[in-house]
Amino acid sequence: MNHPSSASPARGANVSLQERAYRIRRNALRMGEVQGQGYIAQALGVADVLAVSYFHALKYRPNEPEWEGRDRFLLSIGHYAIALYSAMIEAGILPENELETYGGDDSRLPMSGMAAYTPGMEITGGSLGQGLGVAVGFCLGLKRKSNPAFVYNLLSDGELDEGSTWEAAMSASSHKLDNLIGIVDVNLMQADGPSTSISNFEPLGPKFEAFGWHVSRVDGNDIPALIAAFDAARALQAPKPRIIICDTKMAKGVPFLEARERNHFLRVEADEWAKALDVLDKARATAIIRGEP
Ligand SMILES: Cc1ncc(C[n+]2csc(CCOP(=O)(O)OP(=O)(O)O)c2C)c(N)n1
Ligand SMILES: [Mg+2]
Repeated sequence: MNHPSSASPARGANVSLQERAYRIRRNALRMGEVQGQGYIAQALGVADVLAVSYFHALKYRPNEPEWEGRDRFLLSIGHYAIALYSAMIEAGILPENELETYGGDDSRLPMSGMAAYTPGMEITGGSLGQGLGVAVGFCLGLKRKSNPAFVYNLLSDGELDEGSTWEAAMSASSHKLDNLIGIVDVNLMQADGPSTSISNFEPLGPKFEAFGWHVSRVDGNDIPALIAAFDAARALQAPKPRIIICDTKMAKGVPFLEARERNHFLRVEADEWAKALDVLDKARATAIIRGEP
């Protein structure tokens, strides 16, 4: 299938991806502060991946989230919703003033991602292991309609423990789904502790290769490397699904949070939110002074 070249829309076309990632992290911290705790470390860790997804790779119309020509971004890991809301606010799909409703009664931003509540949220995630199978269905449906859009599915390393993910992976290559781009956030953490202590998912790349996928593996906090991986995944002329394995650092960008060992569900003291925002702001100011993008 021929895919049209990517043309990411969103506001402020001249804003660098590094700046997008900074703003995504900032949104996540502001939402985290509303609840005082949450899946903050994941959001900070995956912010660069989301910046490249939403401001380089994906086609969408911020004011028309259900536009038929959009690339679909499926979040199977519902607890990462705070990360996706942060990106969608930056993209103009969600209004910034809803940020302070995060996790509240009647909010459109529940703590676990739900399609019925939130514009731009393609599926209801949360029960891990469902996303890749749903993505296969999306891909088959788009092909049947000759719709050239891509389907992206963001998975986590813990989600790979679910057998249904591997069933879907086999199905995707059986159906030669060249419109499917999986992204795995390998942050080496899960709810019960370090991922590899729970399930030995490595070597991950060769596993997907053996399942018939095109594989790339990058530092998921390296924006140029991510751009190259996303571009290659889209441009590949081969009848197979593609997976981008992203090695990320939990809580990336806020060293005192990076240092916390059990960071699956972070509790952050009231006075630490301002400190965390300050750390981000200072790092950004330093980068600007150095002339970094
Ligand atoms: C089928 C299923 N089993 C268990 C859970 C409970 N659960 C929620 S998040 C999570 C950890 C999953 O690993 P990962 O996403 O890698 O964790 P993180 O990187 O966010 O720390 C688990 C087991 C769930 N949501 N769904
Ligand atoms: Mg993890």
